[in-house]
Amino acid sequence: MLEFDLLATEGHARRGRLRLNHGVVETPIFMPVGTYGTVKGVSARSLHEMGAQIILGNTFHLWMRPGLDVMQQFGGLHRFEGWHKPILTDSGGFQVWSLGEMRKISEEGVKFASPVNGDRLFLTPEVSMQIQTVLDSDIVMQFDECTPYETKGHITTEAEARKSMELSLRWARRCQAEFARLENRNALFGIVQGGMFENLREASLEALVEMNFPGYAVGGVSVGEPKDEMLRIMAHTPHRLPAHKPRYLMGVGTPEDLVEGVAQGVDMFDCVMPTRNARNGHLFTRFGDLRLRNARYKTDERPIDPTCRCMACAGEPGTGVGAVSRAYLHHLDRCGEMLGPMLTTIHNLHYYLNLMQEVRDALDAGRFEAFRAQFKADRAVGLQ
Ligand code: PRF
Ligand code: ZN
Repeated sequence: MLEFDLLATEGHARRGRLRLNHGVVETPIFMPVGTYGTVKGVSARSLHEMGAQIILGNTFHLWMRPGLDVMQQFGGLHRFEGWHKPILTDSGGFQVWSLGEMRKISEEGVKFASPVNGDRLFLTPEVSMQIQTVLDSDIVMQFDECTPYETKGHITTEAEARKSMELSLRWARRCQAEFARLENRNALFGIVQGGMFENLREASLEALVEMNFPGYAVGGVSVGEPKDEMLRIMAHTPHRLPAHKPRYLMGVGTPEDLVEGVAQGVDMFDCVMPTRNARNGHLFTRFGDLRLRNARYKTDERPIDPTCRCMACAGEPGTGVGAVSRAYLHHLDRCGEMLGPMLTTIHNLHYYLNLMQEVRDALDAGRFEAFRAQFKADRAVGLQ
Protein backbone atom coordinates (compact mmCIF):
# COMPACT_ATOMS: atom_id res chain seq x y z
CA MET A 1 0.00 0.00 0.00
CA LEU A 2 1.85 3.06 1.19
CA GLU A 3 4.25 3.68 4.02
CA PHE A 4 6.14 6.88 4.57
CA ASP A 5 9.16 7.25 6.87
CA LEU A 6 10.68 10.60 7.74
CA LEU A 7 14.45 10.10 7.88
CA ALA A 8 15.64 13.65 8.57
CA THR A 9 14.34 17.22 8.68
CA GLU A 10 15.92 20.67 8.43
CA GLY A 11 13.51 23.54 8.96
CA HIS A 12 10.46 22.56 6.91
CA ALA A 13 12.62 20.47 4.53
CA ARG A 14 12.32 16.70 4.83
CA ARG A 15 14.23 13.61 3.75
CA GLY A 16 11.86 10.66 3.48
CA ARG A 17 11.28 7.16 2.15
CA LEU A 18 8.06 6.13 0.47
CA ARG A 19 7.17 2.42 0.14
CA LEU A 20 4.70 1.66 -2.62
CA ASN A 21 3.39 -1.56 -4.16
CA HIS A 22 5.97 -1.43 -6.98
CA GLY A 23 8.96 -0.27 -4.98
CA VAL A 24 10.64 2.28 -2.77
CA VAL A 25 10.95 6.00 -3.55
CA GLU A 26 13.55 8.16 -1.81
CA THR A 27 12.25 11.70 -1.25
CA PRO A 28 12.46 14.56 -2.08
CA ILE A 29 11.90 13.30 -5.62
CA PHE A 30 11.24 14.61 -9.10
CA MET A 31 8.88 12.45 -11.20
CA PRO A 32 9.32 12.56 -14.99
CA VAL A 33 6.06 13.05 -16.89
CA GLY A 34 4.93 10.19 -19.13
CA THR A 35 1.53 11.39 -20.29
CA TYR A 36 0.74 8.78 -22.95
CA GLY A 37 2.58 5.93 -21.23
CA THR A 38 5.92 7.28 -22.46
CA VAL A 39 8.35 9.87 -21.19
CA LYS A 40 8.69 11.34 -24.67
CA GLY A 41 11.74 9.96 -26.44
CA VAL A 42 13.18 8.10 -23.44
CA SER A 43 13.18 4.30 -22.92
CA ALA A 44 12.42 2.68 -19.57
CA ARG A 45 16.04 1.48 -19.48
CA SER A 46 17.34 5.04 -19.93
CA LEU A 47 14.98 6.28 -17.22
CA HIS A 48 16.29 3.60 -14.89
CA GLU A 49 19.91 4.42 -15.72
CA MET A 50 19.40 8.11 -14.99
CA GLY A 51 17.96 7.24 -11.56
CA ALA A 52 14.23 7.76 -12.12
CA GLN A 53 12.32 6.10 -9.26
CA ILE A 54 8.73 6.89 -10.17
CA ILE A 55 7.12 8.27 -13.33
CA LEU A 56 3.76 9.83 -14.16
CA GLY A 57 0.98 8.70 -16.43
CA ASN A 58 -2.31 10.36 -17.34
CA THR A 59 -5.76 8.90 -16.81
CA PHE A 60 -7.29 11.11 -19.48
CA HIS A 61 -4.83 10.33 -22.29
CA LEU A 62 -4.62 6.60 -21.62
CA TRP A 63 -8.40 6.37 -21.46
CA MET A 64 -8.52 7.92 -24.99
CA ARG A 65 -5.69 5.78 -26.33
CA PRO A 66 -5.07 2.85 -26.19
CA GLY A 67 -8.22 2.58 -24.04
CA LEU A 68 -9.17 0.52 -21.03
CA ASP A 69 -9.54 -2.82 -22.82
CA VAL A 70 -5.84 -2.86 -23.74
CA MET A 71 -4.87 -1.68 -20.24
CA GLN A 72 -6.98 -4.49 -18.77
CA GLN A 73 -5.37 -7.05 -21.09
CA PHE A 74 -1.92 -6.00 -19.84
CA GLY A 75 -2.98 -5.97 -16.19
CA GLY A 76 -2.14 -2.29 -15.94
CA LEU A 77 0.23 0.37 -17.18
CA HIS A 78 3.43 -1.12 -15.71
CA ARG A 79 3.61 -4.15 -18.00
CA PHE A 80 2.25 -2.20 -20.95
CA GLU A 81 5.06 0.36 -20.86
CA GLY A 82 7.72 -2.00 -19.49
CA TRP A 83 8.27 0.01 -16.32
CA HIS A 84 7.81 -2.12 -13.22
CA LYS A 85 8.82 0.53 -10.73
CA PRO A 86 6.27 2.93 -9.18
CA ILE A 87 3.84 4.98 -11.28
CA LEU A 88 1.66 7.91 -10.25
CA THR A 89 -1.31 8.86 -12.43
CA ASP A 90 -3.07 12.19 -12.54
CA SER A 91 -6.84 11.98 -12.38
CA GLY A 92 -7.79 13.68 -15.65
CA GLY A 93 -9.37 16.76 -14.07
CA PHE A 94 -6.47 19.01 -14.93
CA GLN A 95 -6.09 17.59 -18.44
CA VAL A 96 -9.80 17.94 -19.24
CA TRP A 97 -9.55 21.48 -17.90
CA SER A 98 -6.85 22.24 -20.45
CA LEU A 99 -9.35 21.47 -23.24
CA GLY A 100 -10.83 24.94 -22.67
CA GLU A 101 -14.08 25.54 -24.55
CA MET A 102 -14.62 21.87 -25.33
CA ARG A 103 -15.84 20.89 -21.85
CA LYS A 104 -18.89 21.33 -19.65
CA ILE A 105 -18.52 20.99 -15.91
CA SER A 106 -21.29 20.05 -13.47
CA GLU A 107 -21.65 18.62 -9.97
CA GLU A 108 -21.64 15.15 -11.48
CA GLY A 109 -18.42 15.51 -13.51
CA VAL A 110 -17.02 16.87 -16.77
CA LYS A 111 -18.63 16.32 -20.18
CA PHE A 112 -16.41 16.81 -23.21
CA ALA A 113 -15.80 15.77 -26.79
CA SER A 114 -12.86 13.41 -27.28
CA PRO A 115 -10.03 15.37 -28.91
CA VAL A 116 -9.12 12.09 -30.65
CA ASN A 117 -12.40 11.14 -32.40
CA GLY A 118 -15.06 13.60 -31.20
CA ASP A 119 -16.94 10.97 -29.11
CA ARG A 120 -18.97 12.48 -26.27
CA LEU A 121 -17.32 11.47 -23.00
CA PHE A 122 -18.21 11.97 -19.34
CA LEU A 123 -15.42 11.90 -16.77
CA THR A 124 -16.56 11.71 -13.15
CA PRO A 125 -14.75 11.06 -9.86
CA GLU A 126 -15.99 7.44 -10.05
CA VAL A 127 -14.84 6.90 -13.65
CA SER A 128 -11.43 8.41 -12.82
CA MET A 129 -11.03 5.95 -9.92
CA GLN A 130 -12.12 3.05 -12.16
CA ILE A 131 -9.58 3.96 -14.84
CA GLN A 132 -6.74 4.46 -12.36
CA THR A 133 -7.61 1.12 -10.78
CA VAL A 134 -7.27 -0.61 -14.16
CA LEU A 135 -3.96 1.22 -14.70
CA ASP A 136 -2.84 -0.16 -11.29
CA SER A 137 -1.14 3.16 -10.45
CA ASP A 138 0.83 3.05 -7.20
CA ILE A 139 -0.40 6.57 -6.47
CA VAL A 140 -3.89 7.52 -7.63
CA MET A 141 -4.85 11.21 -7.65
CA GLN A 142 -8.33 12.38 -6.70
CA PHE A 143 -10.46 13.90 -9.46
CA ASP A 144 -10.40 17.66 -8.81
CA GLU A 145 -11.06 20.99 -10.42
CA CYS A 146 -7.88 22.98 -10.86
CA THR A 147 -9.04 26.52 -10.09
CA PRO A 148 -7.64 28.82 -12.80
CA TYR A 149 -5.77 32.00 -11.85
CA GLU A 150 -7.62 33.93 -14.53
CA THR A 151 -10.09 33.24 -17.33
CA LYS A 152 -10.07 35.57 -20.35
CA GLY A 153 -8.49 38.38 -18.36
CA HIS A 154 -10.80 37.96 -15.34
CA ILE A 155 -8.86 37.07 -12.19
CA THR A 156 -10.68 34.38 -10.17
CA THR A 157 -12.47 35.95 -7.18
CA GLU A 158 -12.52 34.51 -3.68
CA ALA A 159 -16.18 33.48 -4.10
CA GLU A 160 -15.39 31.64 -7.34
CA ALA A 161 -12.32 29.97 -5.84
CA ARG A 162 -14.40 28.85 -2.84
CA LYS A 163 -17.08 27.32 -5.03
CA SER A 164 -14.45 25.47 -7.04
CA MET A 165 -12.55 24.30 -3.94
CA GLU A 166 -15.77 23.01 -2.34
CA LEU A 167 -16.63 21.07 -5.50
CA SER A 168 -13.17 19.44 -5.36
CA LEU A 169 -13.87 18.49 -1.73
CA ARG A 170 -17.15 16.81 -2.65
CA TRP A 171 -15.35 15.02 -5.47
CA ALA A 172 -12.64 13.94 -3.00
CA ARG A 173 -15.30 12.19 -0.91
CA ARG A 174 -16.75 10.47 -3.98
CA CYS A 175 -13.25 9.38 -5.04
CA GLN A 176 -12.58 7.92 -1.62
CA ALA A 177 -15.87 5.98 -1.61
CA GLU A 178 -15.32 4.59 -5.11
CA PHE A 179 -11.66 3.73 -4.41
CA ALA A 180 -12.81 1.70 -1.38
CA ARG A 181 -15.64 0.04 -3.32
CA LEU A 182 -13.14 -1.05 -5.98
CA GLU A 183 -10.94 -2.53 -3.23
CA ASN A 184 -7.97 -0.73 -4.74
CA ARG A 185 -4.82 -1.66 -2.77
CA ASN A 186 -2.71 1.30 -3.92
CA ALA A 187 -2.72 4.82 -2.42
CA LEU A 188 -5.19 7.66 -3.11
CA PHE A 189 -3.96 11.25 -2.62
CA GLY A 190 -6.24 14.22 -1.89
CA ILE A 191 -5.51 17.56 -3.61
CA VAL A 192 -5.60 20.89 -1.77
CA GLN A 193 -7.16 23.68 -3.86
CA GLY A 194 -8.29 27.20 -2.93
CA GLY A 195 -6.63 29.39 -5.55
CA MET A 196 -4.54 32.26 -4.24
CA PHE A 197 -6.58 32.57 -1.01
CA GLU A 198 -4.88 31.38 2.16
CA ASN A 199 -8.13 31.03 4.12
CA LEU A 200 -9.53 28.77 1.36
CA ARG A 201 -6.30 26.75 1.24
CA GLU A 202 -6.63 26.17 4.99
CA ALA A 203 -10.30 25.16 4.70
CA SER A 204 -9.48 22.74 1.87
CA LEU A 205 -6.53 21.28 3.76
CA GLU A 206 -8.48 20.81 7.00
CA ALA A 207 -11.35 19.04 5.26
CA LEU A 208 -8.97 16.74 3.37
CA VAL A 209 -6.95 15.94 6.50
CA GLU A 210 -10.22 15.05 8.21
CA MET A 211 -10.79 12.51 5.41
CA ASN A 212 -7.45 10.87 6.27
CA PHE A 213 -5.77 10.34 2.87
CA PRO A 214 -2.40 8.51 2.89
CA GLY A 215 -0.82 11.50 1.08
CA TYR A 216 -1.66 15.00 -0.07
CA ALA A 217 -0.99 17.17 -3.09
CA VAL A 218 -1.06 20.92 -3.47
CA GLY A 219 -2.82 21.70 -6.76
CA GLY A 220 -3.85 24.92 -8.43
CA VAL A 221 -0.40 26.55 -8.43
CA SER A 222 1.69 27.31 -11.51
CA VAL A 223 -1.55 28.03 -13.37
CA GLY A 224 -0.56 31.40 -14.82
CA GLU A 225 -0.25 33.40 -11.58
CA PRO A 226 2.64 35.84 -11.00
CA LYS A 227 5.72 34.22 -9.46
CA ASP A 228 5.35 36.00 -6.10
CA GLU A 229 1.81 34.61 -5.76
CA MET A 230 3.08 31.10 -6.41
CA LEU A 231 5.85 31.54 -3.84
CA ARG A 232 3.32 32.86 -1.32
CA ILE A 233 1.15 29.73 -1.64
CA MET A 234 4.24 27.49 -1.60
CA ALA A 235 5.31 29.14 1.67
CA HIS A 236 1.80 28.91 3.11
CA THR A 237 0.38 25.48 2.40
CA PRO A 238 2.80 22.50 2.27
CA HIS A 239 4.17 22.69 5.82
CA ARG A 240 0.63 22.79 7.21
CA LEU A 241 -0.05 19.27 5.86
CA PRO A 242 0.37 16.27 8.22
CA ALA A 243 4.10 15.76 8.89
CA HIS A 244 3.98 11.96 8.70
CA LYS A 245 2.47 11.84 5.19
CA PRO A 246 3.99 12.58 1.76
CA ARG A 247 3.37 15.99 0.15
CA TYR A 248 3.26 16.49 -3.60
CA LEU A 249 3.38 19.88 -5.37
CA MET A 250 1.68 19.35 -8.74
CA GLY A 251 3.16 20.67 -11.99
CA VAL A 252 6.09 22.63 -10.49
CA GLY A 253 8.53 23.78 -11.82
CA THR A 254 11.98 25.28 -12.52
CA PRO A 255 15.08 23.97 -10.68
CA GLU A 256 14.80 27.01 -8.38
CA ASP A 257 11.13 26.19 -7.68
CA LEU A 258 12.06 22.61 -6.72
CA VAL A 259 14.72 23.66 -4.23
CA GLU A 260 12.36 26.31 -2.81
CA GLY A 261 9.59 23.69 -2.64
CA VAL A 262 11.83 21.34 -0.65
CA ALA A 263 12.66 24.21 1.73
CA GLN A 264 8.90 24.67 2.22
CA GLY A 265 8.35 20.99 3.07
CA VAL A 266 7.44 19.42 -0.29
CA ASP A 267 8.49 15.79 -0.93
CA MET A 268 7.39 15.16 -4.53
CA PHE A 269 7.36 17.17 -7.76
CA ASP A 270 6.45 16.65 -11.40
CA CYS A 271 6.69 19.01 -14.35
CA VAL A 272 6.87 18.85 -18.13
CA MET A 273 9.56 21.52 -18.06
CA PRO A 274 12.69 19.33 -18.38
CA THR A 275 11.15 17.20 -21.15
CA ARG A 276 9.19 19.87 -23.06
CA ASN A 277 11.96 22.46 -22.84
CA ALA A 278 14.50 19.89 -24.06
CA ARG A 279 12.50 19.49 -27.25
CA ASN A 280 12.65 23.27 -27.72
CA GLY A 281 16.42 23.43 -27.20
CA HIS A 282 16.16 24.84 -23.66
CA LEU A 283 18.74 23.04 -21.52
CA PHE A 284 19.24 23.20 -17.74
CA THR A 285 22.67 23.09 -16.17
CA ARG A 286 24.29 23.68 -12.80
CA PHE A 287 25.55 27.09 -13.98
CA GLY A 288 22.38 28.34 -15.64
CA ASP A 289 20.33 27.60 -18.73
CA LEU A 290 21.52 27.19 -22.30
CA ARG A 291 19.52 28.00 -25.47
CA LEU A 292 20.78 25.50 -27.97
CA ARG A 293 19.27 27.32 -30.96
CA ASN A 294 21.53 30.32 -30.43
CA ALA A 295 23.92 30.65 -33.41
CA ARG A 296 26.91 30.86 -31.05
CA TYR A 297 26.65 27.10 -30.47
CA LYS A 298 27.11 26.22 -34.14
CA THR A 299 30.81 25.52 -33.64
CA ASP A 300 30.97 24.98 -29.84
CA GLU A 301 32.90 21.77 -29.18
CA ARG A 302 32.10 21.57 -25.47
CA PRO A 303 29.46 19.23 -24.02
CA ILE A 304 26.25 20.84 -22.68
CA ASP A 305 27.71 20.78 -19.15
CA PRO A 306 31.22 19.35 -18.59
CA THR A 307 30.31 18.50 -14.96
CA CYS A 308 27.22 16.46 -16.00
CA ARG A 309 27.45 12.65 -16.03
CA CYS A 310 24.56 12.01 -18.46
CA MET A 311 25.09 9.92 -21.61
CA ALA A 312 25.17 13.05 -23.78
CA CYS A 313 27.65 15.03 -21.67
CA ALA A 314 29.85 12.14 -20.54
CA GLY A 315 29.56 9.47 -23.24
CA GLU A 316 30.85 6.10 -22.00
CA PRO A 317 34.53 6.55 -21.14
CA GLY A 318 36.81 3.73 -22.24
CA THR A 319 34.38 2.22 -24.72
CA GLY A 320 34.87 4.45 -27.76
CA VAL A 321 31.63 6.33 -27.05
CA GLY A 322 32.38 10.03 -26.74
CA ALA A 323 30.66 13.05 -25.24
CA VAL A 324 28.27 14.98 -27.49
CA SER A 325 29.18 18.58 -28.38
CA ARG A 326 26.87 21.59 -28.33
CA ALA A 327 27.69 22.04 -32.03
CA TYR A 328 26.43 18.52 -32.81
CA LEU A 329 23.19 19.02 -30.82
CA HIS A 330 22.69 22.42 -32.49
CA HIS A 331 23.09 20.68 -35.85
CA LEU A 332 20.65 17.86 -34.97
CA ASP A 333 18.08 20.47 -33.92
CA ARG A 334 18.47 22.44 -37.16
CA CYS A 335 18.02 19.27 -39.20
CA GLY A 336 15.02 18.08 -37.15
CA GLU A 337 16.85 14.84 -36.36
CA MET A 338 15.15 12.72 -33.67
CA LEU A 339 18.40 12.00 -31.83
CA GLY A 340 18.52 15.71 -30.90
CA PRO A 341 15.47 15.81 -28.58
CA MET A 342 16.28 12.31 -27.29
CA LEU A 343 19.70 13.43 -26.03
CA THR A 344 18.56 16.83 -24.75
CA THR A 345 15.65 15.18 -22.89
CA ILE A 346 18.04 12.70 -21.28
CA HIS A 347 20.32 15.57 -20.25
CA ASN A 348 17.53 17.70 -18.75
CA LEU A 349 15.96 14.77 -16.86
CA HIS A 350 19.39 13.73 -15.62
CA TYR A 351 19.91 17.29 -14.39
CA TYR A 352 16.57 17.33 -12.50
CA LEU A 353 17.02 13.83 -11.04
CA ASN A 354 20.61 14.54 -10.03
CA LEU A 355 19.56 17.85 -8.45
CA MET A 356 17.12 15.96 -6.24
CA GLN A 357 19.81 13.38 -5.41
CA GLU A 358 22.03 16.26 -4.28
CA VAL A 359 19.14 17.64 -2.22
CA ARG A 360 18.69 14.24 -0.54
CA ASP A 361 22.44 13.95 0.13
CA ALA A 362 22.45 17.44 1.64
CA LEU A 363 19.48 16.60 3.89
CA ASP A 364 21.15 13.34 4.96
CA ALA A 365 24.23 15.33 5.93
CA GLY A 366 22.24 18.10 7.66
CA ARG A 367 23.57 20.74 5.26
CA PHE A 368 20.53 21.55 3.14
CA GLU A 369 20.66 25.29 3.88
CA ALA A 370 24.29 25.47 2.75
CA PHE A 371 23.42 23.47 -0.36
CA ARG A 372 20.52 25.80 -1.14
CA ALA A 373 22.79 28.87 -0.98
CA GLN A 374 25.46 27.22 -3.17
CA PHE A 375 22.81 26.06 -5.65
CA LYS A 376 21.49 29.61 -6.07
CA ALA A 377 24.99 31.04 -6.46
CA ASP A 378 25.96 28.40 -9.05
CA ARG A 379 22.79 28.86 -11.11
CA ALA A 380 23.33 32.63 -11.16
CA VAL A 381 26.85 32.29 -12.62
CA GLY A 382 25.49 31.80 -16.14
CA LEU A 383 26.96 29.42 -18.70
CA GLN A 384 29.56 30.86 -20.99
N1 PRF B 1 -4.77 19.22 -10.27
C1 PRF B 1 -4.47 18.05 -10.92
N2 PRF B 1 -3.36 17.93 -11.68
C2 PRF B 1 -2.55 18.99 -11.80
C3 PRF B 1 -2.80 20.21 -11.15
C4 PRF B 1 -3.98 20.34 -10.34
O1 PRF B 1 -4.27 21.38 -9.74
C5 PRF B 1 -1.75 21.08 -11.53
C6 PRF B 1 -1.58 22.49 -11.12
N3 PRF B 1 -0.27 22.98 -11.32
C7 PRF B 1 -0.91 20.35 -12.35
N4 PRF B 1 -1.40 19.10 -12.51
N5 PRF B 1 -5.30 17.00 -10.79
ZN1 ZN C 1 24.23 16.09 -19.49
